[in-house]
Amino acid sequence: MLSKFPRNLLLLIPMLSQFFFNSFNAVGQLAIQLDQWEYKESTDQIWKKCSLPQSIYSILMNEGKILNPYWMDQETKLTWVDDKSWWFRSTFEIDSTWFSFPQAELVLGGLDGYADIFLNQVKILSADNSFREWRIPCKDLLKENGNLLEIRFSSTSLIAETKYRMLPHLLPGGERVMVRKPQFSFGWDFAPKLQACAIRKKIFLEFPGLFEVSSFGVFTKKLENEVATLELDLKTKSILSGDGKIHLTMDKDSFSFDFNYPSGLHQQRFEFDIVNPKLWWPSGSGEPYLYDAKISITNADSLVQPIIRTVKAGIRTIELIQEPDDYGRSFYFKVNGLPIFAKGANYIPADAVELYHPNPDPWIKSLKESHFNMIRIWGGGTYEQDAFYSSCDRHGIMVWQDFMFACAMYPGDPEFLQNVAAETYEQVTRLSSHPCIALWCGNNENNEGWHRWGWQIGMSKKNKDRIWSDYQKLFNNILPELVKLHGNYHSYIESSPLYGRGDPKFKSDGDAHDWGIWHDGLPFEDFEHRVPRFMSEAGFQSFPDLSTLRKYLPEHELKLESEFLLSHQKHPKGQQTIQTYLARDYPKPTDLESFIYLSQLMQAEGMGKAILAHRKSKPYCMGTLYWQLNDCWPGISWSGMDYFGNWKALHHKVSHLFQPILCHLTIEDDLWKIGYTSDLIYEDSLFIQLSLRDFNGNEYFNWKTKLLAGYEQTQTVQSMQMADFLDQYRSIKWVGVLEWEYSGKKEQSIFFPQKCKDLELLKPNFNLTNFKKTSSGYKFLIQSDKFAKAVYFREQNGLRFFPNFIDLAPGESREIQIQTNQSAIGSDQIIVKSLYDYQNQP
Ligand code: BMA
Repeated sequence: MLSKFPRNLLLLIPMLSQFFFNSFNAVGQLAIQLDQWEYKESTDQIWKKCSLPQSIYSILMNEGKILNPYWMDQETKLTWVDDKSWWFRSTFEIDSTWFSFPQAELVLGGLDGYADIFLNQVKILSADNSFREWRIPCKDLLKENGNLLEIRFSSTSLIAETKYRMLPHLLPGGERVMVRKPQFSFGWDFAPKLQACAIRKKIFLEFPGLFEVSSFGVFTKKLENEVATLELDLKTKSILSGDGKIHLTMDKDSFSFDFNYPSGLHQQRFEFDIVNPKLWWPSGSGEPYLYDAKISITNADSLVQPIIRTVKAGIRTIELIQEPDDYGRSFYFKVNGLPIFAKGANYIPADAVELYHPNPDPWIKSLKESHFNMIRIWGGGTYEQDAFYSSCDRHGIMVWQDFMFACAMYPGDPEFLQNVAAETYEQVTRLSSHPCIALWCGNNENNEGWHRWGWQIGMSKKNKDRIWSDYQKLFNNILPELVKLHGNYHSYIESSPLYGRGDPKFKSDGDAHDWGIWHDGLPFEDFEHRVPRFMSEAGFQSFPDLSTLRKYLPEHELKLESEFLLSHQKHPKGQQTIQTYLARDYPKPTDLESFIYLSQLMQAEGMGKAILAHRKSKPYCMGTLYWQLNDCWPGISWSGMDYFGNWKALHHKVSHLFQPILCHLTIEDDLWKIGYTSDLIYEDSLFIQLSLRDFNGNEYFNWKTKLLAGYEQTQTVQSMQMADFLDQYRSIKWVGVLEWEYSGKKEQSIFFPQKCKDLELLKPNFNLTNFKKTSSGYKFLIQSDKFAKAVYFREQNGLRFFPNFIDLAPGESREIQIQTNQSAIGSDQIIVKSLYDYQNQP
């Protein structure tokens, strides 16, 4: 059937590829990358050179036209950037040989904004969705010389406003819901408002043959009795119908399939088995094994050379188990048949201007080292770039992927739904070959908002019914249907959380966002009796490191009263909330530096209570994802790492609390219970010791034991009546030290009996010794002569310390790693502080 195809032209392909520097796209199709670009404001006469991909803010900043949007309160002075229309153009030539190809397509992805696209003066597209990619057939419009591609963006706010005005009714969330752009760019309680346009991906001209593979993945249908039933999912695009042969290899196993395809787009799945497969496991539960999967498609009639594509494929099943049980409704992930406790955090875009993390791999590896096994990509941001998911595959980090809808109700007209369906098809197809994808979630808090945030007040019944029915169409019909058709047997939930904190069921049914602490002002201790089945969000704010603020504020503004500093706090009651909580339990900060230290310590200790309570309650509770992992600018927020990736005290605490075996002491009046929670998938020998000492280190009580810790469980090891002991030593202010050892690792948690503001700490003297060079910097030992709380090594001159914010027992030696490029480090360069210093400030 394909014999009409000009074979001699295909023979040219390998030859052509030698002549064109950019001749292949990411999947190996022949392509030319367009990389000569100019830009201008629409009414300007002069075009200026720019490089892409990047956002208009970065371009203007590089040109010296604007200051960095994060500097002082620059963001507020940059609304004009979005009020204007920005035009981009590229002129390019095409060698005549390309015209022998049957087709040419312009591939436009990452157009963040609303733009009209013209090729040689002909309008070929109105792009209206930042999350989509367009392929526009354009062979007839191309010429050898002087091709002109123009991308003309309109003002996002103007588009949003105009579209919103045309709605028959108002929608909660306001104008931003009308535009398919990362929703947080319209301003969020952790983010600046920077919504102007960007081109986020390279733009290509592609030259497909008569037959192309548009995507392929290897999906896991089931795992049973050491046999994996897998499916090769193949999407093809062909001008004519035909048949061919697929040869698939998975490492050393190989499989063949005959297939036929109609003209146009086509999806087919081919089932095959692998006996005794090597499985992909989340970090902490096993190796995230990845097969090298390779397909080679041959067709005697049409293909002179086989089409070869490769992916890394993981064999695993991940199911979300939501079943009624004695308490309510479960919410846990079963991976390869094994229930897994999810440990991680919520991810937001890495940058408010450029969105994506510039170098995700080492960063995701560091999450694995913090004992993470899951992140949630939150629905108010963006779908991440491919490299991000590949790193998650490699490091065993499961991804809970929200669709990009957050805290609002969205339109339901056919045009909007069609646009969203196309976006969903593309994203589900793109991401399904990544074994890390664990769950698709329709939206962030839309259901919760609709039912409990007063959005319905004042609405007519007709409008309410209409908005709710539009919600149903999108989140209970279109999205799950597409996940079912194109996903890798993924679970789907309509919204997160299942119940908000206003409904008592939030503790017993499904996943929870518990904002009782922070938004409602409840004390941190309440986390201990507000344990849900799965905590998908809970958080508390703190200030970022001083070195981070210093990059965006002049020295004289580095003070607490600075309005410029506070313009980096986006939550309307944020500063007041931090202060109210600090006043309850912590010494009064006297300056910015002490505020940073104390706010970080409070965030770490408060959230530490939550995480400990969640892990102790396994298997009732089966996951905890703190809000929020990272920052998109140098702001004051709930993040565990600041904009530059500096770990706050919280993330140090979390990586301690997430370790595979966590021992705990629960005090119920005079009854003390010592226990452990293990996430290991095997039994391990465990040594536990509890000692009670005074602030100088004199020991009054000691209990220890050795045991075999059961896998995947929480156990109380010892219950002790302590009334007599406490009575006998009533005059002593004791400190509890819980130590444990397993798999060659020594861990400890130190318990101070009073609130930080009341602790009568003694002045610690530190001794820093044994400086040694390591592959990533240095390491040294620290000792203290007294109990020292929250010992902090100040991050300065690029030095980063792991761990930091540690508690030290007298006489104990702790090894600290320094990450740095500096060639020589001495103890004189290290500034050490502890809570004692902040209690005794002038
Ligand atoms: C959560 C998130 C965000 C918000 C955060 C803090 O519910 O989903 O919308 O930034 O609360 O308020």
